Amino acid sequence: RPIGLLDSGVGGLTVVKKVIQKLPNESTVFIGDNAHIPYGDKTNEEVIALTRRSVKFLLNKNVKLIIFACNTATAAAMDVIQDEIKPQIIGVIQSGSLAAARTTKNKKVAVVATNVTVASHAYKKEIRFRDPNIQVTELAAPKLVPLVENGADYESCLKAVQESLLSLKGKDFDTLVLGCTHYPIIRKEFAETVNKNVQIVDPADQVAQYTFNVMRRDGLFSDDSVKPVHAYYTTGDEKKVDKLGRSFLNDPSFIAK
Ligand code: DGN
Repeated sequence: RPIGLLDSGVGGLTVVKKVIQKLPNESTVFIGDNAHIPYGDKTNEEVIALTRRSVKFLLNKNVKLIIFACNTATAAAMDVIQDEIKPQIIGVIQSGSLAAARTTKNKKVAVVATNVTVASHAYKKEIRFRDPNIQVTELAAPKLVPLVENGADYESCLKAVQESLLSLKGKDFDTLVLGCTHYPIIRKEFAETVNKNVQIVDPADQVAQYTFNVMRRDGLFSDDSVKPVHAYYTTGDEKKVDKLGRSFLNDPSFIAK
């Protein structure tokens, strides 16, 4: 049985990539709800309803666990939907917070994310739950997701990242969490914008490790004699997603259904 992953768009592919690297014997099914992106500017109720549809789709694919490869869905819908289904849901915020708390030395962390994620203060709560002495600055950067979804060039993305992070200028955080799964795709633009001493945290690394741990605990590993299969679905324009998927995953055979 495959691992299911969902996102509002192509950002979740950054998580798929890390999960496949960490768990090379596992099959995956990914659903990107590109028809309804961005989730980050919707109400919590809307995000819950849309996420529930993707979860239903994945359950029909007989997945053994589900990764919300979307911070917005994790913040708004994970607890509600976990109460409704049996397979374990793994979100990205808990893992991202753990990684941030472990990374910061000066106990000052900045988190960039969507409006919904920032309004939930899920990162602040999770990071401070791990260490109440950490100061957390949360910042919404809603302009970036559409650029990534449209495959915008480096210069445009860099300019948008610089503008989005203006209010962080002069703040001496040493750790920046990319709290939206689209942002690791433009990680270089973030690295170019923040001070050189700032560590950039992509929650996906810790998500892959946590997924590995859960599967070991629950005896969910697949038999390594079976060749893994990776399926990608989108509710949006397949051709557009194909192009993005091929470049993000560096896989010329990537095809979205
Ligand atoms: N990739 C989603 C996230 O991690 O929050 C957000 C994309 C969006 O819907 N704005």
